[in-house]
Amino acid sequence: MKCIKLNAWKRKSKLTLQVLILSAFSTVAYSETFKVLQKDKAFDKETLQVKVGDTVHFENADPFFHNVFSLSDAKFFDLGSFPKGESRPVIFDKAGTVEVECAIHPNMKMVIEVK
Ligand SMILES: [Cu+2]
Repeated sequence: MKCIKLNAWKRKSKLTLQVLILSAFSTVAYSETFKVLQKDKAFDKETLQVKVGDTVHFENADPFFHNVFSLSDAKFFDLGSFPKGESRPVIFDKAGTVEVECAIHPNMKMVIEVK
């Protein structure tokens, strides 16, 4: 009797593990990666639509430093300042409107819609 119960429990936990692994893979498969360039003192996109879980890489393509930050509720971050050729990622983990700016150049602005 004990043996049967134990086997049933083992089968159940194996199944739970498989479901967990599958859902982890599907999250990875459905999230996308985007790239935003900082070029000629501007973001190369005025707006960008992403899904919750997507990653945006901000890349500096100018021969001087840029910064990337946002004070928005949907994503509050500051990537700091970085030189030409460097890129830094942000994962958008909450739905909403994210206003992205550069602290060095106040005219640099873009909006990321996270759905
Ligand atoms: Cu800048």
